[in-house]
Amino acid sequence: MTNRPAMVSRLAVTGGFAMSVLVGGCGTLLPGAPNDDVLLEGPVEDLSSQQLAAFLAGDGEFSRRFAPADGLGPIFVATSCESCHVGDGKGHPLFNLKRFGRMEGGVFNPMRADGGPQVQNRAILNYMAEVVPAGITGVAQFTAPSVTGLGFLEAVEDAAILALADPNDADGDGISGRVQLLALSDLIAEVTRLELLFDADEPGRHIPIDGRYIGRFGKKASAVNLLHQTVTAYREDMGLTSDLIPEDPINPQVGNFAGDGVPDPEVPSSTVSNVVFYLKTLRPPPRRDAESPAVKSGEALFTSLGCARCHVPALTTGASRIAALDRKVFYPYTDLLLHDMGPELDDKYTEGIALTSEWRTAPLWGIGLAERSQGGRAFYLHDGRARTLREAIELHGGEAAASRQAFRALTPAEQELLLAFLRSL
Ligand code: HEC
Ligand code: HEC
Ligand SMILES: [Ca+2]
Ligand SMILES: [Ca+2]
Ligand SMILES: [Ca+2]
Repeated sequence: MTNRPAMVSRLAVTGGFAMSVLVGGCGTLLPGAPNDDVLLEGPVEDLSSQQLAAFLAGDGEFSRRFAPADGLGPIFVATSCESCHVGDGKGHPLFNLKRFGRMEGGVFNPMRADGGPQVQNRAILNYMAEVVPAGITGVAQFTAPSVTGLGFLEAVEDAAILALADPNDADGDGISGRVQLLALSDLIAEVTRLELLFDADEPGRHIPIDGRYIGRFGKKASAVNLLHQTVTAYREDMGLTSDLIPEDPINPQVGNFAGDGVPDPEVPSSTVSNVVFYLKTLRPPPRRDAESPAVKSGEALFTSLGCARCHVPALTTGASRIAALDRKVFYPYTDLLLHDMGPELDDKYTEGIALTSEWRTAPLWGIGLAERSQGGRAFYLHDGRARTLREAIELHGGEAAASRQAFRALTPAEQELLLAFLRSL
């Protein structure tokens, strides 16, 4: 955010003094509203000065724009993390990622030989960008989610996620919820090993289940941790190689298997670890108006309509060597599980063991701030197809159909209370 008009925010640093740090503002400041930098910026509390330095270095790298000489491409989607994750908040659908594949006898083929699953729609000079090929049966678009508070989600123990799952709907409430299980790959072996080295002695995470690992990041929960997500983003979204993924993405559609000529890895592991540390310690947005009577009534409706069965309000972290993440209760409004959302949200595209109609429950913290980072108007759901919160609820089918029905049965005044609660998150 360092290349934007800067505002000065004060970060409390352990040791009792305050240090001025330049951070970017995003969006317009409304009179009387809290500054944006207070809402979507800043680290969790109690970082050591060394940790704060890693946070700031990661912040700088998150906003860094790459050029072809830095290793961008040969094919890519955008030139910086922040060009999609604007101000660390939700991105605009103009910059959606596009992924495709083909269903073959009930098995989804991500069509790697045709450049799948992700389309890199831009390329460096003298190199051809990818297009969606012929013969696909499914294509989905993905709007960049906000990246705040993710360290808390990462620090939840596997057992806590498994305890929320009800794959066969044993309790008969119409809501199942399945964990995403990802087959072991060399990359998953490496990102889980490195994360376990980094963290507390007994973090209770990355415990294999029949040789597969719980996915928790991404809209289909296809990344096991923030390191996995970060090196994949560098490579798939920006064409940047790292120690963990040292090969450039290439475009098989035009038979060009050459890289960009820039020596690999293009991003050193020190940069990757700073960006991961930044993501771990970027704090969640604080609530606004949480105590107002309208918001309180809306919160009660959120529970009685069954929204909270998937958008689970409170989770608890396991052990973490980052003090602020160590065994803490936090409020993300997700269960990190996959739910069948019905034909309404079925793009016939999928990842891992998810059905094409299954999506990970979107965390709702920060949802009331969406328009600030999305250019003045909000876009909800995985591809931004819903323009209002009401429309987002109306597109909840499948396991969430009963909840939608209950919302429709509310009086208009009650519906407004529910929406006021969502806007306070
Ligand atoms: C071209 C746009 C784009 C770029 C560039 C990009 N991202 Fe993303 N990011 C997305 C989208 C879209 C998703 C959702 C992907 C999915 O669901 O699989 C995502 C997901 C994530 C997530 C998971 C969030 C969650 O709630 O599960 C993290 C973390 C993340 N990105 C970090 C990064 C980092 C770090 C970089 C730079 C190295 C980066 N992204 C670059 C678009 C982008
Ligand atoms: C069966 C589980 C389930 C229930 C019940 C449920 N949701 Fe959701 N919700 C989801 C999933 C999964 C998504 C992500 C869908 C997508 O991205 O396409 C989501 C997305 C959303 C979004 C959009 C988030 C974003 O980042 O764009 C909102 C708002 C929302 N839900 C509100 C509600 C409300 C309000 C209720 C109760 C009336 C509710 N949900 C009930 C699972 C559920
Ligand atoms: Ca490259
Ligand atoms: Ca591709
Ligand atoms: Ca290269």
